[in-house]
Amino acid sequence: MKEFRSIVVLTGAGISAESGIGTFRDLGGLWGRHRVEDVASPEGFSRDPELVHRFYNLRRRTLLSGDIHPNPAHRALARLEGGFTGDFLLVTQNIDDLHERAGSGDPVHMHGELLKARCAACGAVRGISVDLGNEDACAQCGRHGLMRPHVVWFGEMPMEMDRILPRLEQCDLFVAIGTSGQVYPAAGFVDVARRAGAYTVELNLERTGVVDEFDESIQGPAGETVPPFTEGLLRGGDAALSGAARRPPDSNRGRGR
Ligand code: BJW
Repeated sequence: MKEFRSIVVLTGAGISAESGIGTFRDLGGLWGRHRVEDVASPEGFSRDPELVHRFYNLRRRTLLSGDIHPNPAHRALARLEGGFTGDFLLVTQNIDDLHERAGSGDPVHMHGELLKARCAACGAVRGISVDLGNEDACAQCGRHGLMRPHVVWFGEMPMEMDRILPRLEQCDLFVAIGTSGQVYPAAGFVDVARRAGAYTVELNLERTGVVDEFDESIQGPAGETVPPFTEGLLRGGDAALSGAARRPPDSNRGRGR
């Protein structure tokens, strides 16, 4: 039986969908209602900061409304982190704080955090639970009109890549949950992990367009698929996986991906 020593989990919008936070690219998703270039690019922010602030203020209010809670998938990952004796890294593309609320210790928020703001002038970051506006001043440098959501827009460098890449390069299990695999560099993580010899698993509501990149794919709502998957990992290394994972690493390759 294969015992995993180093796990990297990547989560996307789908893990928070059952908590009531909309995804981006599904039917009815955020990008169907907002132009990406208007609300999620540095150019859009320069053109119309009020619009961008409205977009993120609304999402922040929803996150803090009291109606949004972690779901069983978030909690299962926190249990895995607590119970797994090897190396474990949780990377999320999500800007919500549901992993933390579920008990995950130190998830990497590679696309930033909705509950933080950053000064575009001096780079100071502060926590924020209220609306952000054009008139706001930076508590650090005092400049007005340059506070922005602490998130990563298209064309910007994702955060903490120096923490993520070394772990991907030495993991033996990579798991992607609730992400469409369309946005880079996160979409390329599976390839980095595969080249490191890791077994790769996708958990998603449906087979994604990138399913062939993975050794194994598990379909269903994250709240139903993630808990048995992580409990299986905690029970005995590969108890969560299909028979394929129990073959020696080399024979996992070339299975028509
Ligand atoms: C469920 C479910 C349930 C539903 N249970 N599952 C051409 C080629 C390659 C790259 C580029 C290119 N042109 C431009 C680029 C680069 C660009 C990019 O990738 N563009 C592509 C669109 C082509 N990337 C960037 O610009 C990034 N920066 C960058 O590359 O810097 C340079 C660099 C170079 C070298 C190394 C490193 C860096 C920055 C990307 C920033 C993305 N920002 C956003 C907004 C963040 C703030 C905010 O939230 O507003 O991040 S966009 C948005 O997409 C958000 C998400 O994190 C991200 C990913 O979305 P995700 O999570 O996958 O959501 P969906 O909606 O797409 O999918 C949901 C999935 O859940 C679906 O599959 C459902 O089936 C599933 N699901 N319910 C389980 N209940």
